[in-house]
Amino acid sequence: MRTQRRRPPAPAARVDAGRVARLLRLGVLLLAPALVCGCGGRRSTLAPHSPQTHLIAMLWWWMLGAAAVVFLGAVGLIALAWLRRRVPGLPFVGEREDLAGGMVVVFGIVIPLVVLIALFAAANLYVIRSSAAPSPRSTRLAVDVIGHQWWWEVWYPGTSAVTANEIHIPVRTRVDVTATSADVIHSFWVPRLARKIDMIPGRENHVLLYASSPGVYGGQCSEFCGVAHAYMGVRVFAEAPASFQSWLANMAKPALTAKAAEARRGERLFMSSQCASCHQIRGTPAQATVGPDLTHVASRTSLAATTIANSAGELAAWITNPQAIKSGDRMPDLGLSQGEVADLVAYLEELR
Ligand code: HEC
Ligand SMILES: [Cu+2]
Repeated sequence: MRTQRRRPPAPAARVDAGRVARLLRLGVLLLAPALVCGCGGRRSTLAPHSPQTHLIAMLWWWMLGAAAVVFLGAVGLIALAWLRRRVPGLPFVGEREDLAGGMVVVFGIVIPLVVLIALFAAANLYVIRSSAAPSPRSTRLAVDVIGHQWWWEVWYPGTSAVTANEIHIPVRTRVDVTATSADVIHSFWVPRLARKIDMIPGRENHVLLYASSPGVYGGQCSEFCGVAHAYMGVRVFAEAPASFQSWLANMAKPALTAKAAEARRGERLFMSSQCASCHQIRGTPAQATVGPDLTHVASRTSLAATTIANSAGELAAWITNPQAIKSGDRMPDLGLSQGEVADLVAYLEELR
């Protein structure tokens, strides 16, 4: 017969208050940026500016609430189990099997079923339906957006306007966005205005874009699409219908001709160098479509899919070495002299 050796009781763990405090501080430190970056600011799903994103945010809060109740319930039951644990020598107070079985049924089957069915119904019957692709007849404006590695091409069907990365729409107007891709799968996402929509090569998807109030709404490609994916931002400008119309009328026009001597040199250089083999400037011999249309590049607020501001200095830095700004990007470093870059910047700055 085996003899069972009694283990000596484990020494009670001493709780080191200082260590706990340090761990807590570390936890807060690690969590704080996630909370601040993920849930606030210009790209937040929780700051909706359209009826459909409002519903999405509400659904999110309801899911958080339901999950919090379930989580706290589970933690409470664990605590209860621990308080009522079997302690040798003491009478066990939890010897009620009928009660235990009932709790398993209620907390393990009934509550999850009710919560999941309610959330499924709210999400599918209500939120997804009301944020779904619009029927073209219910919209007032159509915009075509084409994803590229790593920028957005933007067309306004029925006009000759073409632009990149900055989409203007009239405020309080239902806009039908047709989304597709020129290369890999991207995803068009402007969290405060619309739900996500995948951009798939050879396929056209639709999403309703609507802004309840004027403003600039940030967006981001949300489908990993290669090295510069994180630098594939987009901006939506929702403005009064009159200023939208004048913006669109300007976009539809061909480029202005260069005026200043420096800008004229820049224009000649642009047309005779590799720039013109990748970019289009409407009204000039530059007709290529590898990179963004630059016909009115000076009227944008940002460059390189919102990676940098559109200032003379940033533009010069971009033309000098795009790879230093957006590594892996499809625009090569062309080894231009400082003088050539200055001429090109003078030219592009005139393209309002
Ligand atoms: C091999 C093709 C190629 C060549 C050559 C090229 N570019 Fe580009 N360019 C691109 C691509 C692609 C982008 C988009 C970069 C991004 O945002 O990912 C771009 C972006 C730009 C932008 C920013 C536009 C915007 O709205 O974000 C400017 C300005 C620009 N190029 C100017 C030039 C100039 C000037 C030259 C000649 C010195 C040049 N490019 C040569 C492909 C090219
Ligand atoms: Cu992308």
